[in-house]
Amino acid sequence: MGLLDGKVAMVFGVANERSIAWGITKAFYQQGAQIGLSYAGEMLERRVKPLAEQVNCTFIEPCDVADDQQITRVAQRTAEHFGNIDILVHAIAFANRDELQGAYYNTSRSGFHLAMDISVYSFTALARAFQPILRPGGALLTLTYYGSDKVAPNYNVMGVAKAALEASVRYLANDFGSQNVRVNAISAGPIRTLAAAGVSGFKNMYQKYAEIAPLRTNVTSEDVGNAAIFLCSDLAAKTTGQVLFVDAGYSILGIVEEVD
Ligand code: NAD
Ligand code: 0WE
Repeated sequence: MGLLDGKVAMVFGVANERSIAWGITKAFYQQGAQIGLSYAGEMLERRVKPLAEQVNCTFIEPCDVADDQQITRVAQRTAEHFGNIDILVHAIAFANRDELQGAYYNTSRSGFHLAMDISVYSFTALARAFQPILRPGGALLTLTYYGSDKVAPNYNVMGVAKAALEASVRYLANDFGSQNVRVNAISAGPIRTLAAAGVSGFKNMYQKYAEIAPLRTNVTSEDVGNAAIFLCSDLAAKTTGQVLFVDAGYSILGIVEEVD
């Protein structure tokens, strides 16, 4: 007996086996959910297809969330394939690499727009496109990071974008409440994914994190998957508009102690 038996979940944002979206997908599958996957574009197809097979997923659709037509199309195709769905996971973010270093004030107008478009607006756009086919009792979920609230070196425009994403979660939760669809976010600690690879200073920050965090460990995509099961299952039936921290306790700290 699984916590997601009989539920259908559409997951956006699998790029490879390290993706947080993949950790969530595996967790959902283990709890009995039927899975649909959407990936950014043709370049990723070769990587995502074999992963889809591992979770008996036969519905995989490309969708560049920068393009309204592709969003409309993936929603139409989902309706044709599944009818209604219960869960939508948004695990997508993008900013220009050169704006994830140095001073925040150097963010360009176009770089600001790009980060907001791909990392924030896309969640709202997907929510609207899938609204007609979301079953009552359903859930929308997105991924955020503590840099939304506190300054994280180099996170820059992504921090501003995540603040807007978290505000979107609250507005969407209010919109969808009358449909009995819940909207939440998970704020994950740093995880070594494609989106974290090559980020300047990530490796050092990642190591320090495990020394400082109350639980003295890093977070994994499996940890995020487990929290996602809770938020998208009936166990969280009365929880909406929230940001749940899966961060080994890091965000409770004010002043960091000398570590032993
Ligand atoms: P990832 O690189 O595996 O996933 C990011 C995904 O965004 C990729 O699948 C990529 O294809 C997709 N994407 C980018 N532009 C897109 C577009 N135009 N259209 C469609 N898809 C697009 O990295 P990840 O770390 O798993 O990131 C997933 C989410 O988790 C992001 O929202 C990220 O901000 C968030 N997050 C990551 C961490 C971390 O440390 N890795 C921590 C907290 C939150
Ligand atoms: O949200 C993220 C990843 C965001 C991200 C990362 C990249 C790197 C490659 C968005 N766009 C891009 N574009 C690229 O070209 N995280 C929470 C992981 C992350 O990214 C950081 C971090 C952490 C943590 C960037 C700078 C500082 C810390």
